[in-house]
Order: sequence, then structure tokens, then C-alpha cells
Amino acid sequence: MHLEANFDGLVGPSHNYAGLSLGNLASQHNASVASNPKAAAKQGLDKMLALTELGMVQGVLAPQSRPDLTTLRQLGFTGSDAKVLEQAHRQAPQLLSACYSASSMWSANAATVSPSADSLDNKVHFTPANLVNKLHRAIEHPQTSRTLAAVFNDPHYFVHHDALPSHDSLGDEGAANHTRLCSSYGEQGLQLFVYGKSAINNGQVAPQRYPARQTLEASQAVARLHQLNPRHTLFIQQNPEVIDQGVFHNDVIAVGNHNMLFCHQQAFLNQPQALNDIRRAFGDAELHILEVATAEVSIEQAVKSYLFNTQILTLPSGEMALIAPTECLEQPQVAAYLATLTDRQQPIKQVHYFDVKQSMQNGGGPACLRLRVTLSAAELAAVNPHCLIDRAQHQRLSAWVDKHYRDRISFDDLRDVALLNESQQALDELTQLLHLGSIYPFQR
Ligand code: SUG
Repeated sequence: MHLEANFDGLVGPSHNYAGLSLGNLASQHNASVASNPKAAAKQGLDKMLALTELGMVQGVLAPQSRPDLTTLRQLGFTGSDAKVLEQAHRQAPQLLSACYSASSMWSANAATVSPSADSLDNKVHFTPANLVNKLHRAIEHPQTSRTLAAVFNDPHYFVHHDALPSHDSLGDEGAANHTRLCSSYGEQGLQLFVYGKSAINNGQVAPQRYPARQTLEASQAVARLHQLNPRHTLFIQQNPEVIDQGVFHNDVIAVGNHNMLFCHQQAFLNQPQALNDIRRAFGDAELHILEVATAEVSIEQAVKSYLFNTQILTLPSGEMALIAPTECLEQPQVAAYLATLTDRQQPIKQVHYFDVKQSMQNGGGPACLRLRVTLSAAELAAVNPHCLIDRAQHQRLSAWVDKHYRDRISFDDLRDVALLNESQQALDELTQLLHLGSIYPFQR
């Protein structure tokens, strides 16, 4: 019996809005808004608990230690920690913000994961994403590797690869640009990689305004590392025109689960052809493709609402449920679409709305916050059990947030060494709650 577990990134104590992500409209628009880390972490934890109450297996991934002092020192800031922060604040505010970002909360970007059913060696493969396109995210992967290794720590079942080399031609954004379609979780599935541009084939179309973060070459490398069967692996290109309208990851315009693909009509380049390729590669089994027409929902409304950054869950009953952000209720076209969704001929039978506004304001919806890991019963038993959420663990983590998190952070707070000390103390305690060992540089 296989199932799909969601591992959500726990929002870190330094969650803030710094306008760091060109091409991510929410991040750009909210650059100077004050954040509320406590509310952000609680919103995330509440979504995790709610999914367990729907009968799902839910895990949690610890946040990264911020500020990233290793990087700040590597950039030439010296002296005591307080001095490092003070200098960076004065001389290079953008670098200080980058080293303070809590962006690891969007664990869809942590890694690409392939289940054992799809890999030649029958193991679950993880490749942390190099996230080279944005400095604040490019510094995540060394810690991501340590964190994933502490959660999926049995080499009999789990294989951990290094991130791809850090170069734009190998830009990799992890599971945000990857979907697996299957008839049942434990059977061979179709691994669908969606890239923004080909780095080597320069003749190909690419976005003009905003960056394409994921390259074809990176996706192909991940597929090789994960020992995927080429017959069940497909690479398709995201529509560059929508990247230029704020669709910075494929998971902002399409989401798949089981034998269902939910996407906008403009999600992929040459969409009719792309959908035919998907149908052909999926084979004879039943596949539901639910395509939303531009006439029904514009790209602008899709981006504002994150209609496609929803999670599609297969509940224990076999019914599918959609986990949507409350912003979907605020965009009239999207609200109207969702109001009639369950009446349509398609597998989603329930829609649940969640307030993840703190994350949304930085361009991260419900699907950005989770890393999906398909597991057999034996593989699940090999996962660090303290990183799985139940009511008791949710309660402990909520109390931990209450104890350590601030309810307001704006840029000037980043220079305060007290925030650094608070964060390290919080994370030190967290490693005990989650039985992670000493995964952070400050603990070594
Ligand atoms: O990489 N935002 C993230 C949002 C990631 C969303 N993930 C998925 N679509 N899977 C990003 O752009 C904003 C940080 C700031 O501006 O403070 C940020 O990094």
C-alpha cells in the first residue's frame, strides 16, 4: 500500500518581505510590508494539522538557520556576529535581506523526489534544488541536504544526491516544476518535468521579461540521477508568455495528482500538442485533464488567486479534494469557477480553503509549502517519526512558535543581533523536538 505524504516547510523565525524575487509579482509588490512570522508559522502548522484530519500523512521540514552567517562572512563581513549584521545592514542591505530570507518554507522548491516505483533501483531519490536564479534561494541547498538526510535517514530506502552544479544553464527549482501522474501511487508513474527554457538550444523560445528559472538540461540531469525510465518520463516546456506575466514556477499554473492534471489553457507551450504527448505517454489508463479556459479565468486572476497552486489530495476514501488559499474566494472569476467545480465531470469532490496569507504575500501558496513524497508502508516506517505531524506534535510545535517567534519584522529588525540569537535558540530547541541531531552550522 503506497501513499503520498506531504512534507511542509515550517516557516522560520525570520520570515520577512524583502522583494527578492524578480518575476514573482507578490514578492515584488510586498517588498516593504511588515511580516508576522508567528502568524505565518501558525498558518502553516494549521494547514498541516488539517491535512492529517483529512486522513493524510503529513510531515514537517525544519526551517533553515537565518541569517546565513556563513554566506555573510564569505562575502567579506567580519568581526562579531553583531558587527557582521551592522556592516551588512549599512553597506549591502540587499545581501543582508538575502541572507535573512525564510524562503526554505516553500519546500516544493527544496528538492525533486522520485518514488521507488519509478526508479530502476527501487529506491526513493532526492535531489536538492540548486535554486541558482535567486541569491537568497541559491544558499539553501547545503542545509536542505542535511535536513532531508536527517528526515529520510535510511540508506536502504532513500538515496540523496547532491544539488546540480550551480550555474544558470542547470537552474533547478525542484518539485515546483515536476509532477508525477499515475493510476495508483505504487505503480510506475509518468514523470512530467516542465522547464522554462533550454539553456543549450538557444534557438528555442524563452521568456523576455522575467527569468525562466528551470532549464531542460537540469530536468534531464535529475531524471538521469533518479534512474527514471525514459519511456515514462516527459519533458515539456512552460509557456514563456505566462512566465512573463508572473508564472515563475510551473506550479503556479498547473498541478497534477494521481491520474489528474489540472491546468490553465495557457500553461504549456503548444498546449494541444503538449497535452497529446502527456496522454500518449500516460498510456491506456484513464487520465483526467481539467483545463481552465482563459475566458473563464484570466492569467492575471490565476496568478493573484493561486488557483493552480492548490494541492490535489487523494483522500483515504479515494475521493479527491482541493486545498486552496482563501485568495481564491477574492478573485471573482476564480470564486465562480470553484463554486461549480465539484458539479463538473471531474474527480475533485471537495474544496477546502486555507488562510496562508503570510506565505501568499511572498508568492507562496499551499502547494509551494509542501514537498510530496510517495512512500510504501516500509518506506514510511523508515522516515524519522518525529517529523510526522499528529495532534500532539502540532501542539508542541505551536507552543514552540509562541515561545520564540516575533509577530512583526521589518527591514531594520534584521540588523538586531537579538533576532539572530532568538532564531538560533529556537532552532536548537526544534532539533530536539524533531530529533534531527545537530544539523545547523551554529550547532557544530
Ligand atoms: O522563490 N518567494 C519564493 C516563492 C516560492 C514559491 N514556490 C513555488 N511556486 N513552488 C520564490 O520566489 C520571496 C522572498 C522575498 O521577497 O522576501 C520568495 O523567495
